[in-house]
Amino acid sequence: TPRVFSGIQPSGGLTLGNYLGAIKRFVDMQDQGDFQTVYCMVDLHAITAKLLDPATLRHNTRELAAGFIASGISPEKSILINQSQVPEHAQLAWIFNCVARMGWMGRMTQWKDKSGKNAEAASLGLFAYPALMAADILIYHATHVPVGEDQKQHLELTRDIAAKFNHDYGVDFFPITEPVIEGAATRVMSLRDGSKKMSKSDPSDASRINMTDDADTIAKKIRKAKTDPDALPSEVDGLKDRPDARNLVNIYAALNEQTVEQALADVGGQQFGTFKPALAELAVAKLAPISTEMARLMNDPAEIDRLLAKGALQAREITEPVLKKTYEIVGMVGF
Ligand code: AQP
Repeated sequence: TPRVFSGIQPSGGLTLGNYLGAIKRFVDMQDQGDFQTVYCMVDLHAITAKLLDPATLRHNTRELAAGFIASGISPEKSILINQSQVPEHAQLAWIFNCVARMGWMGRMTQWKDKSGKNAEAASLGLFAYPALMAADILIYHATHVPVGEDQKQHLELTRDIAAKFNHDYGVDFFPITEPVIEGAATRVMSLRDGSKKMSKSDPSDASRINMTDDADTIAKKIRKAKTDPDALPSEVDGLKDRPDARNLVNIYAALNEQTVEQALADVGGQQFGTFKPALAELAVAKLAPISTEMARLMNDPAEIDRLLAKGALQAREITEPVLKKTYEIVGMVGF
């Protein structure tokens, strides 16, 4: 069976962007049954932008695991892991650090955005981030990777790394991975600025919906979301040049599992005074059961740790032989 891999950083709490752009797709691909699915808390990635307080990192990792499970990822149907517990990810990443070129990494927009004006002060890990991501995927020989739009460039780099490894060693070992970017909300934008991605690390909490927000907070954030004075159009074309309106309609459609066209057939013509309360009600109806279940799971962190330990054992049945074979191809003695 073809394999799916994807991950999320426990660098903060989950946002609606992570849920709609990533986790919801993870659940779809798990439930389709066409793939073996591996989903990961990428804790090694989570310390690349800045080192986190250790207790915060541990909390975030367990809460992210709870978020996965509460959203419908089943530790029975999928392999659910924490990256650091499967050491072959980091071991393969070293090989990929030697395959990837400085120039490739320097062109990554995430590197440029996150290192900002002071690249000299950014960590080496932030620069190498995409090589570790390539290792996360390719250590499973995964062929399909569900992600949000912002990760497309990193997946192209993953393909380049696989192709260069195969070419340089004259093998056909690593697959050329396909990104899976689907749904009405592959790029959820900030509620305060429709030209910026909704992000866990945005300093403004009002810019995002957190998966742990309560019903009142969700309603208030949607009520205050930036919009324009016009009514909603009935055609998708009418959302052109209206990024804030477009974002809210995308969120509505994705939560309702509709296309944007279908959503506009329902809500086209509405003023924001009508649409925003309807969106808030829908968001609360979809998210409240997840946050309730997350809180319940977080009451028993030992159970979460047990599930992750089990996931790591399952994962290493796949990753150990792939690493061994890679070392053998590269010429390391003893493999
Ligand atoms: N706004 C978004 N819309 C759609 N998809 C999104 N994803 C993230 N934000 C959006 C998708 O979620 C997955 C995991 O992302 P991540 O946590 O590994 O890293 P990120 O993209 O850097 O997420 P954030 O929230 O922006 O975190 P910070 O603020 O720490 O950088 C990916 O599939 C991503 O596409």
